[in-house]
Parts: sequence; structure tokens; C-alpha cells
Amino acid sequence: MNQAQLQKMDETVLGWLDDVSDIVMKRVCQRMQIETKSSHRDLVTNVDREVEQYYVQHIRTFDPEAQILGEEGFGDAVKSTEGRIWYVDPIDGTMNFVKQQDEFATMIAVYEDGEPVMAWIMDITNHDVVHGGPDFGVFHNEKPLQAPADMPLKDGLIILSGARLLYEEKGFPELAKSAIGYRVYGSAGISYLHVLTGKAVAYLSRMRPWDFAAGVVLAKSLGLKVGTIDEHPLNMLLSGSVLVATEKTYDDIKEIQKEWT
Ligand code: 2AM
Ligand code: CA
Ligand code: CA
Ligand code: CA
Repeated sequence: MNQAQLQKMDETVLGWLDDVSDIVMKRVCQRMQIETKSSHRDLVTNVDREVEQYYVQHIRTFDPEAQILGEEGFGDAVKSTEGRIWYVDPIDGTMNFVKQQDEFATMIAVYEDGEPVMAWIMDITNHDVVHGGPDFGVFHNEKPLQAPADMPLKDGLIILSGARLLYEEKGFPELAKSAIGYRVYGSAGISYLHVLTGKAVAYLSRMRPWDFAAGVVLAKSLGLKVGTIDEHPLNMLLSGSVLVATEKTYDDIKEIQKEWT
């Protein structure tokens, strides 16, 4: 896509994010319909569905040829990474949305033939957006975002998934102990924002494609390292234990991983 097309896409999606933040902040004050999915800790609300339907409807008009992979199932049954795919996570951190009413995000990413094009992550309560792509640059709201300092694990905060830290015997506790400190946010989007803006040196969690698609685009565009800690390389249609880190921290984590595999 050329610069003018990327610019138009960015402006359009930023407009959708304004609408979505209005919808969500209005709904936060109302009574929500809360249902469970795979377990009593896996929640979905009417707002998750409403926002995904908003995105799907607007994406279909803006980019009718593209496929849509959304968490709540209003998109397409995507079978291949060929062509353009929009990854949509309407509310990321639904548990935080329901219980804390802050620290949740909305995420969109566009890939073409499996390669990153553009992405947007918005901290909804703070109306704080990181957006951009490899051929566009990365912006924190209106300002260009510089690459975070290349800090080693011992000097930085690592963000981990709470479930894996608690239940996984190998690996995660060692990583938490090797960092200067560790954090658990309950939202992949919020976690990515911390790494992208240099507040943390790494984020590691097992996730589905709509959880990591936007974070991966923005991290790669900023020169952060992206990979997995499973035996499989990153697959844009499957779950993966996705690691985003500064270069030094990435190497530190791979070194520590040698001792647990
Ligand atoms: P979600 O809120 O969009 O589902 C912490 O729970 C992070 O892991 C969130 O980003 C959450 O995204 C994601 N996650 C992925 N699978 C989950 C599951 N089965 N239950 C709860 N959270 C999940
Ligand atoms: Ca969910
Ligand atoms: Ca998510
Ligand atoms: Ca979600």
C-alpha cells in the first residue's frame, strides 16, 4: 500500500476508535450483560459484541475484499493468511473492563499475505493510542514514537500472564526472578503499550492471533524483537506463546530458556 492509502487507513481507524471509546465509556456506567465462555474466568459482555459488530460493519465498507478475524465471531472463518486480513479484539481485558473498569484496550491489526501493514492499540479509559506500521512509522497519539532503550532483563520490568506464572512450573517464575520486577496487567493491549513506550522490557503470554496481532506489528515497526518461546514460529492463525522484548532482553530470555528446556 502506498503512503496515501496508509494515511487514509490510519485516519479512518482513528475515527472508529473515537466512536468505540464513546460507546464503551458510556456502557461502563450501565448494567452490562455478562456471560462466560470457556470457564467462569473467561467473560464476554454485550459491549464486546457490540464493538466487534461496529468494527466488522465499518471494515466491510472500507475494505470489502478483506477477511476479518475477530474474537467474538462476527468476522470470517479465516483459513489462510493470503490477501488482507483485519484482526479485531473489540475489548481486550474483559475481566478488567467488568471488575476494575479500567486497564482494558481495543486492538486492530492489518496484515497482507501474513506480513504486518498497520495496527492500533488504544487504552480506552485514557484515550491513549499507539498506532502505525513498518512503512508508516509509529505514533503515540499524534507524536512519533521513538524505539525504547535497549535494556537487559536484569534492569527492566517484565510483563507476564498471571495464569502462566501461577500454573506453569517451568520458565515463567525464573523470568520474573531474573528481571528487576514483574507485572501482570490482565490485558495484552495494555501490556503491549507498556513495552512499546519503554516502561517494560518484555511481555510474554500465550495468546490467540487477535491478542498479539497488533502488538507484533507495532513492536516490529519500532525495532523490538518478536518471537515465540514454543517450538513453533509465530503463526498468524494459531495460538502461540508470543514474546516481545528489547533486543538485549530477548537474548537474555532465550539464554534462560535454554536452562528450562
Ligand atoms: P480478552 O480479555 O480479550 O479475552 C488476560 O486475561 C489477557 O489474556 C487478556 O488480554 C485476555 O484477552 C487474554 N485471554 C486470552 N484467552 C483468555 C481466556 N481464555 N480467558 C481470559 N483471558 C484470556
Ligand atoms: Ca475474551
Ligand atoms: Ca484479547
Ligand atoms: Ca477480547
